[in-house]
Amino acid sequence: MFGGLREKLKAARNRLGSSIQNVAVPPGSSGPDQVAPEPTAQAPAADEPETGGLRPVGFVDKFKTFIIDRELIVAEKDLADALSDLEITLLECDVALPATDAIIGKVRKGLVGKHRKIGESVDSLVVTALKTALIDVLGNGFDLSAYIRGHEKPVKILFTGVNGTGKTTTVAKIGSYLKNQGFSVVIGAGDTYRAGAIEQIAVHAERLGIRVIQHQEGADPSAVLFDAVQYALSHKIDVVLADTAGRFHNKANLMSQLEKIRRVMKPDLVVYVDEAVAGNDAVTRAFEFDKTVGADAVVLTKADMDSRGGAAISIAHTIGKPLMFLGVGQSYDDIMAFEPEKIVDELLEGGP
Ligand SMILES: Nc1nc2c(ncn2[C@@H]2O[C@H](COP(=O)(O)OP(=O)(O)OP(=O)(O)O)[C@@H](O)[C@H]2O)c(=O)[nH]1
Ligand SMILES: [Mg+2]
Repeated sequence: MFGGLREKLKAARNRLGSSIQNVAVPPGSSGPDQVAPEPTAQAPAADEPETGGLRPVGFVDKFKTFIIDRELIVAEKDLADALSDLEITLLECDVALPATDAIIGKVRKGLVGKHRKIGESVDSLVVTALKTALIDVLGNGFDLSAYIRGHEKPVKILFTGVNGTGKTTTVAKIGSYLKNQGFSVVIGAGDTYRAGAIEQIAVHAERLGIRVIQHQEGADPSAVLFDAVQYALSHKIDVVLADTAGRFHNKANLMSQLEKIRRVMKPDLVVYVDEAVAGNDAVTRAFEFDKTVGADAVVLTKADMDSRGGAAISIAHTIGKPLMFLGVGQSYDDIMAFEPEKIVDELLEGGP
C-alpha cells in the first residue's frame, strides 16, 4: 500500500536532510561546531565528489549519523530546492494541490529557524517535521465504534458513491467489523437498480450471518431502507447499513433519488465511498457528492492496489470530512480503521 509514495518520500527526506547538513557542514570544510560526528560515525570522505551546492542524496547515509549538539540555524533559502522536490513528489503521487501546499508550508515551518535539540540527528529533525505536517493534513480519522457507542440506536449509515468503487463490499466489510466489535447489524439492500445487486449483498450478508432487508429489483430504494430502519427499531438492532446503487453526481434523477432516500431514512451518517486508485478524481467526486447530498465521512477502497496514496493523503483536507476506513483487499477482514499516525509511521518507516 502506497509503496510509490513511501519510496519518493524517502528520497525527499534524504534531500531535506542533505540540505540541512549542507548548512551545518559547508562543502569543503570540516564544519562549524554546531554539529559533530558521533564517535563511531563516518565523516564524509575527503574525496567525495562535490556538487557545488547541495550534496548528493547518497550523502544522507552519513547525515543521519551527525548529531545536533548545539544550535543549528536553517534559513528558508537553504530548503528551497528540497521543498520544491517534495512538492513535485507529492503532486506526482496525486496529492491534491491544497493538501500539497499545506504539507510544504508545515514542513517549512517545522524546519526553518533555530534548532537546539541536544543529541538529535538531522534525519530525526526532518522526520519529525514531515510527520507533523502529514498528520496535520490527514486529520483525525473517524472512530466509528466510538460514534456508535455514543449515539442513540439504531445508528443509520447510508453509503453512497459512483459505480463500481466498492460500496457493497464495504457495507459487508463494515458489517463484519461491527459484528466483531459486538454490535448487532442489519443491512438494507438499497441497490434495486443494478441487475444482481440484491443477490450480491444478500450473499455477503448470509456468509456473515447478518440479516438483510430486501425488496424486488426495480423497487423504490427509499422504501427498502425505511423497512430496514423499522426492522432495526423493532428488533433493537444497533446499526443499519444501507447499500445504494452507484451513481454519478451529475445524474440529476439518480441524485434526487438519493435525496429522497435521505429524507425517508434520515441517516445519522452519510459515508462517501470511492477508490484510492482514482487519485485526484476521487477527491473531486467526493467534493461534488458532499455538495449535492452531503457526506459525513469517507471510505477509500482498493488502497491495496494504490501505490501513490494521493487520495488518502488529501481527501480529508480537501473536502473537510474525515477518512473513516481504508479498504485493503477483497476479503471481509481487509478493512483498516483510518489512523493517521499509523499511516504516517508506515510511510516514513525505516531509515533514509
Ligand atoms: N483489491 C480490492 N478490491 C476491492 C476492494 N473493495 C472492493 N473491491 C472490489 O471492487 C469490485 C467492485 O466492488 P463492489 O462492492 O461491487 O462495488 P460497488 O461500488 O458496490 O459497485 P456498484 O454497486 O456496481 O456501483 C469487486 O470486485 C470488489 O471485490 C478493496 O479494498 N480492494
Ligand atoms: Mg454495489
